[in-house]
Parts: sequence; C-alpha cells; structure tokens
Amino acid sequence: PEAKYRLNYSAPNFKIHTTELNFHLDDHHTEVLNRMDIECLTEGASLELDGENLQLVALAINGRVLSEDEYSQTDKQLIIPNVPERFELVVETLIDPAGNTSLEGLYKSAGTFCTQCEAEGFRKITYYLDRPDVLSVFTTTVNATKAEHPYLLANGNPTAEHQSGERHAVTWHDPHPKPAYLFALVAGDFDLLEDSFTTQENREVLLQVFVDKGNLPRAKHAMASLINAMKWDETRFNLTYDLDIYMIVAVDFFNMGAMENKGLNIFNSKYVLADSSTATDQDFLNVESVIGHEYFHNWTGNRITCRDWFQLSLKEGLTVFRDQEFSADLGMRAVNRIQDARIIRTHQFEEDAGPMAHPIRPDRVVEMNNFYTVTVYNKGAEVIRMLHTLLGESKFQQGMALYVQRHDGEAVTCEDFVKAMEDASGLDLVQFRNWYSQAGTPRVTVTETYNAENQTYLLTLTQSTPATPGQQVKHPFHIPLRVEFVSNSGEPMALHLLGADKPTTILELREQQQVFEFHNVNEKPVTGLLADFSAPIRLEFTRPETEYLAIIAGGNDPFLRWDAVQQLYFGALHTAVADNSAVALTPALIAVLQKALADENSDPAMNALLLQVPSEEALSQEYDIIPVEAICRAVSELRLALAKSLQSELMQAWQQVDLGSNALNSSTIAKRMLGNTALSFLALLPEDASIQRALKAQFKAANNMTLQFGALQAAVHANHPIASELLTDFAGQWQGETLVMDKWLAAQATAPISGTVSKIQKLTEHSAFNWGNPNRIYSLLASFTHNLGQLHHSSGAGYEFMIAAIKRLNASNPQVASRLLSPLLKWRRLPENQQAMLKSQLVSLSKLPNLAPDLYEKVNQTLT
Ligand code: BAL
Ligand code: ZN
Repeated sequence: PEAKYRLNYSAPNFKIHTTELNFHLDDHHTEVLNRMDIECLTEGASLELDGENLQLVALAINGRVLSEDEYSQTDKQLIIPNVPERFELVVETLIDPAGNTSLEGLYKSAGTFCTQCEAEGFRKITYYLDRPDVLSVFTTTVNATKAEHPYLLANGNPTAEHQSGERHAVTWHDPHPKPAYLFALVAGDFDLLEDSFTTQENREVLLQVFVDKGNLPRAKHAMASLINAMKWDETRFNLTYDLDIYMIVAVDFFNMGAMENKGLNIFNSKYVLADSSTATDQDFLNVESVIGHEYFHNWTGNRITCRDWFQLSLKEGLTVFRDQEFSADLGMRAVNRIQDARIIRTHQFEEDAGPMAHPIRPDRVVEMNNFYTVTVYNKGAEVIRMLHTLLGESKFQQGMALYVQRHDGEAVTCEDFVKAMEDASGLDLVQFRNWYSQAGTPRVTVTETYNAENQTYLLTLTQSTPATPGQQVKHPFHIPLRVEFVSNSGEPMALHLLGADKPTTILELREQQQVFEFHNVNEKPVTGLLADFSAPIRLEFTRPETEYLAIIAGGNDPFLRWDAVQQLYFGALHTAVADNSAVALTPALIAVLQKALADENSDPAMNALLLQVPSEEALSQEYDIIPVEAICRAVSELRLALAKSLQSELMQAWQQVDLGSNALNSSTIAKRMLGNTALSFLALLPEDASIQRALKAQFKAANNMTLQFGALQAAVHANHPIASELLTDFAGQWQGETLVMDKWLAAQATAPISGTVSKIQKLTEHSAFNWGNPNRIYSLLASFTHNLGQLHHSSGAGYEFMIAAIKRLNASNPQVASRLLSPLLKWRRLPENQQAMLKSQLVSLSKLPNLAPDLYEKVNQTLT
C-alpha cells in the first residue's frame, strides 16, 4: 500500500454536477445504475474513477456504450482517457451487500441494507470521484422487495414512489451539493418514532427515528436529544437546519459510533437506544452527545466540508468541541471537562508517545480509516477550545459566523478556519498554527521566585516537545494557560502582570522560555496553572503537598481542585513504584477526602471524581518504560488503602442513593455516580457482610441499569466472592439483549484480576459474542486492550490472544481489526520480557498474507 501526502494535493480535474443513482437491491446481486453529468475542468485530463470490489456491467458516454478498448480497469480504478468537455456518463455495476463484512460501502446485516461511506466507502458502491472536494447534487432511487423493506430511505426529501408487484421504489432528492462520503441509503423494516421541530425561521421539520421492531420506547431519549440539539445550535451558534426532514436510523452492525450523512444519519444502535432498565446514566449522556455531534455536523462538516482527508479535524475537532459545549450547557460542565481532560491525558498522550503520533492535521496517510483518532478528534477539539479561550465567546462566534459566510457550500482547509478566526478577532494566530502542523505533547516546566521585599513574583515557564516519528525539531507552541492564585491559607488572590490594570486570568506562553512578572504581591501565591485544562499539555510543576491542599481548599476552578488530588495520588503511586514500597497515603489527603464526603453542600459527582484514582493506563503515561507489574500493584494498593481509610464515609455516601428511583437529572445522576464509586471501593472489603448485602441490594434494583451494572462491575472488578453469582444472574436476566450483554462482556474484560485472558478466550464462544459485530468486539476485545495488567501479563498470553484475534479480523473487517491493534503498538515502552514477546507477535502479524492496509500501516510503522 502506498502513502499519500498532504502537500501533494491537487484540485480535481472534473466536476460532477449531478449524480443520479438507481439501486435495485438484492442480497448478493445489487444493481447500481449511476448516471453523472460531468464537466472536464482540465483540458485533456483522463477521467480516473475510484472503485473497489465492483463488477462492471456497462459503461456509456452520452448514450453510447464504450467498447473495452476505450477504458481500462485496475482493482482500484476505472480510467477513461478521452472524454468530451461536458458529458453524461452512465456506469452500471453489480455489488454483493450481504457478503460485505467490512461494513463499509453498502452492506446488509440483520435484515437491513445500509451504507457507510466515510471516508472512502462510496467507491465500494459505484465508480466515482470519491474525494471530499467533489460536490454533486444527488438523486437516489431505492428499489427493493416491499415485505422485507417497507422503508426505503436516502438523503434529502422524498419526491416519488412506485409499486411493481412485490417490489417498490422511492426516489429522494438532496438539493445540497455534497461529497460522496455523505451519501446514505437504508432499506429495512423498523418501528418509527416521529416528532417535529419548528426552526427560528418558522419552518417545520419532520423528525424521524427508525429503530428495530419493539424498541420504540427506547428511542424517546434520542428524539428529545435531537430536539435539544437543534434548539441549542440556533441559540448558541445561530445555525439553523436546512431540509424539511431529518432522519436517524439505528442499526446493530456499525463500525463507528454514528455517521452524519446529509438528512439521514445512520447510528450504531448503542447511541440511540436507551431506557433506564437497560441503559446506564452514562449511556443516556452518550446518546445525547452523539446525537448532538451528528446534528452539529450539518453545518460543520456537511454545509462546509473538508477539501481533503488530511483536513479531517476541520470538521471533527470543531464538531467535538461543539458537542462538548452542548453537553456542558445542558448538564454537568465541570464533570464533563474533567472527563475530557482524562481522555486526553490517558489516550491522546499515549498516541503522541507512540509510533503513529500525528498532528491533528496529518501529513502522511496510508489508510484514512486509521486517522479517526483521539488526536484528530479530541486533541482537535482542544485546539478549537484554545482558540475559544484566546478569543472569548463573542469573538469566537464572530469568527464562526465569518467562516460560515465565507465558505458555505465549499470544501475547505483547517487554514481557512484559522484565517476566519484571525480576521474576525484581529488576533495574530501565526504561531498558533503550530498546533495544526506539529505532533506531540508539549511539556511545560515551572519555576517561581517570590521576592518579599519588592513584592514581586516571577513565574518562569519553559516549553519543550519531544520528537515524534518524522518530526525531530519542534517549534514553540502558543499556549494559553488559564491561571488562578490562592494564598497559602487557601484564600483567593488577585495578581496583576506588570503594567496590567485587570487581574490576570490567562497567561499566553509563546517563547521557549518566558518569565511572567507580577507586582504588588504581598505574599507568595500558590499558583493554579492550567485551570479548566486550558491546553493539551503536560505540566511539570514540583510542589509540596501544602500547596495542593491550598488549591483544594481555596481554588475556584473545579479542574484544578480535582487535579490537585490527582497529583497527590500520582505522588503516592510514583513513590511506591520507584521504591518498591507499599503505597502510603498522607493523613492530610485522607482528611481532604473525608471532608469532601462529609460536606452536604459538595457535589456528589465531583466527589466521585475525586475518589477515582488514576487508572493503570493513566499512570503508565508517566513512564518512558512502563513498569507494568509495579503499576498494577500500586494502583490496587491505593484503592484498597482508600477503601479501608474511608470505609464509613463511603458507606454513608452509598446510603444516599435512592435505589428505587429512576429519575434522570444532574442531581440524581451525580448521586448514583458517587454511590457506584463508593461501592466499587467497598467491594474490596469482602469480609464485611454489610457490604455484601449492599452489593446484592443494589444489584436487585433491577429497573435501573446504572445501579444494577454498578453493583455487578464493583463485584467483578474486586473479585468479590459473590461476583460469579451476580454474573450468572445478570446473564440469565439479559440474555438476548445484546447491548446489555455488551456490558457484561466488558465488565469481565476489564477486571484487573488474574486469569482474565483465559476467561475472555472462553467468552468468545459465548452466545453473547459475535465475531461479525463490531459492538461485541469492542466490548470484549477492545475493552481488554485497556486492561494493562492482563494484556501485558508476563506470560504473553494476552499478546497471543489479541494478535490471533486481529489476524482473524484482517480479512473480514480490517477497520475494526486495526482499532484493536493500537494499544499493542507501544511494545518499545514495555519491560524486556514483554517487549520481546509482543514484538515477535507483531512480526508474525506483519507477515500475514493479504495484510490489510489498515494493519500494514500500523505494524510497519511500529516495527521500523
Ligand atoms: N464522521 C464520522 C463519524 C463522526 O465523527 O461523526
Ligand atoms: Zn464527527
């Protein structure tokens, strides 16, 4: 497979004005008739259409069938050398949707025909210019048997219907020119939930959510979330929906979370279906966030799309930022912010430290599917958030308005977005652009000097970014650091930078080393840096426990207070790992947690987050060579130490949860969060009979999955004596409910207990598992790849099992296989024994005949 380079972009030689598609659906022999109105933009250019796994039936230009010597074919292209200036091209192909296990292009699974075209799936449907900068007006006719496929859907508005014997057909027209990756088609039988939304322009939009038969009640939350998203985008971004109909279809077999096809979103059912007996609070929040995300793409992605796939973060980073703000405005802003920061620190920093490190706008790609990453998405959102921090909400919205005004209907670049922000705000964002071009996690180190006599306080910040593959030298970033100050006794302090008349809240670090000078400072401040996690950086600021305690006591920013506790945990863990000693918690830290738990005015959700000690994976990011066993020992000791020290407070917190209530609002969600966290610690104390009763009582609160699953997971992860009983009961109750059984699989795959590998091996034979369904694979196998201790078990069994699974999936679904491979790319950071075993597994994978480009790219990158 060959790499493509961002700098080699050249504009398309052809424009496809209109695309008329006619599908005669059949399980193994679907006929696709594709009629295009094409204009040649570059004289003499040959027409090179993309196409994969297609059987060409006929080809005609302006009604004349082409003979075989007038075109040529490879396994990836159809080339027609001599074409007129403007012409009609008709391509007829045959495809096999039921045999398409890659779930890319048009496929049939569980009785439903559906499509997934982003990034390059449309070429598996018909020959086309499958690139995001070719925009065309699509008209689609879907023809299928009526009994099995009463609903025939495509993008835009329905314009005609036909009946003919056992078959019927519906024609759809989408007036908005779009690239092929936004094309969608669905044919199947569903239950349908309908509602409507009146836009701020007073247009009525029909809203439809299609779900599997019998699931209608589980679609209500998705519909409510869609209405909330439409309203929010009008209020906060002044962006209004533009078609008469908006459809969401939930399907059970889907590689991604969801897809923003114009007017016809196709969703993984996991992000649509939710009721309190089968979905956890987190599932409800995820549905809201993903429904919002896909809806927000209508402007940031669909109306304004990407010029080429290197620009993916143009739409994804921005849309993740928008969905984060949506969830924050509707729910728990501080909790969300901390969870988002945790994703960056755990998973994005890992990507930056590995062989596939890439900037949010990559420069080189072999398989585009490999770049739907936490870097492009989540770090991309952090980059947008930094712009928001530098510009402020009002200027940022002016920048958005200018971006939309300039580029509506176009396929553009990240540069176009930054330019709009720059022009609207008047800020100089030249250096800021390094965030788009440079990979890696910047480290910022801090030193401080207080001069009591002059009452000056100097804060010296130094930045450096480690080399990443292909980028040895890094230039300084423009880093906004939100800052707040407290006194040693925990009182808020206002500090002024030299010459400033307003108290300082943001420091802009631009130099490799920069000194910030504050005047009239009457005592040495305790500086809270990186408030709200204002930049995706590592902060290295060595300070005594007393300073963290001051921030916890008097800090205003929830992220900083949470992070202060995290830093104390990290400190205890580092010492235990370095000295090979038992984890020691200081009395002051225990007192902080006791006080928070006893405080009736504290937010239970924030308390839950304070109690969540760093995961093994999070701690591993702190080491160049990961001492796997020491990390796992230390984290488990820390959990046990907290359970013992806080037992009575944890029991009290648990007792605050109303086991009989299903109410879904921030306050009840927060209490259940804390209750479940408390129970997960208490379960570590198996000899206490009251804890066993608590686990059973909560498990039986069976109308609420948050509670039931919380009890199950607590018992399983603690290896509590009642774990196997609860697992059996849970499976008995939920057999056949695939999304619920996914949780059952995941709880076992993530258990930090020995023997996990052989258990998972057995579970692949359980009826709840299915090698053909991405959700089952993610629940069991992808979850396992985040189980640091068991994946990297010194026996090597974890590696053997995972590489065998990846080899098995190579042919059937390489996109899913490739996702499983990422956590195995860090072999160079493992202790010698594991390093050798994992490397030899990776080498054997690299030699697999017909290795898919998705896997080839990663394995090649990590071994060379
Ligand atoms: N565009 C792929 C799915 C998503 O990010 O919305
Ligand atoms: Zn997206």
